Amino acid sequence: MKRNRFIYLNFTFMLSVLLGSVLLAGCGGSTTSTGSTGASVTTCGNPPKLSKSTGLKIGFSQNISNSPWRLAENKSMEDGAKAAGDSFVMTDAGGQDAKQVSDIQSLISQNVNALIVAPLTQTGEVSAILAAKKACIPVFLVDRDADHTLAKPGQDYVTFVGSDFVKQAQLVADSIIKATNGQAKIIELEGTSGATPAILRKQGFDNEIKSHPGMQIVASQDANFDRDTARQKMQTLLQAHPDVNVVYAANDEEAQGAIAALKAAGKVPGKDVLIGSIDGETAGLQSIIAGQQLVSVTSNPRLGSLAYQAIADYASGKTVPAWVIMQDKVYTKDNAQANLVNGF
Ligand code: GZL
Repeated sequence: MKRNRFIYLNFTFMLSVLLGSVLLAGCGGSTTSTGSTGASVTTCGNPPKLSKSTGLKIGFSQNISNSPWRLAENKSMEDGAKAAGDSFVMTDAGGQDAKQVSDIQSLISQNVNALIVAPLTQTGEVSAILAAKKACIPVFLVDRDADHTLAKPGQDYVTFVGSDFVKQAQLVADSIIKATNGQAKIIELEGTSGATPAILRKQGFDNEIKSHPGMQIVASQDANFDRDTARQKMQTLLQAHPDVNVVYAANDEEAQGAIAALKAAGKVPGKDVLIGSIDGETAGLQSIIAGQQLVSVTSNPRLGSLAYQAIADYASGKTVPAWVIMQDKVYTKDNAQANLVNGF
């Protein structure tokens, strides 16, 4: 009896090992080893190859949909899928890293062929990006990048499709330096902490200002790329710095909040205080036309065509660069009216 029992247990054990390896290999996600950077290396490519090139099921993970910029991005991603003949499923994380991680896991379990991810922050979504790689689903980051010490383009995900955030902020700084002859007291309203555009725009603006001794940043606070947060922060900062004559906002939504706070404090935006920001949204263009805002450097949210071109190139075996750069423009009183048609 004992001998038979042993043979039975042995058989069951072997069957479970076989079943487990088949399941793992089935998704192609079997990890063979850890590469030099510590990133997992899979048998389906690093990054994973696309299993087909047409009729893809695209999963788009959006971090939040609370502004004209976000809504324009969402439409661009959906339109791009339609133009490519792909099916499209989208999730929205409501501004929470943990929710976006579970959203991406859900898209992985729906067996999408490719994932487009707009990560809320540079680190918050890395675990899910690496999980998609393990599941043999190629990831294309749009709009915001990941921390390259944690996940590498061309290895853990295919590419980052987005603007040059450092350059955007440098261009705003240059406009402000010119308009103030290099003499200004500046309030800086930063973007969502931990997000690539917030980190790099601060770097670009602050470094450009540093090279002009007459330009002083008197206060800098995170306003989360949000209009009402910026309005509240600006109200408080104005009490502490009544002599401010420039506001640099990390996006046009924040600039709109700052304009509301300035008006509530009896100041004339564009006259008492110059305002520079980024995005090129319709409200920013209208403020420039009304003489209330000096400049808006675009951060084009219509990333769909570049993203789907990268997917098509990747599927056809072409080399996709680690960064697909969205080219941006500078809106001022000279071209704002003509560019209202490009607003959002
Ligand atoms: C930029 C994008 C930024 C926009 C903001 O790619 O991540 O986030 O500039 C948005 O308007 O909130």
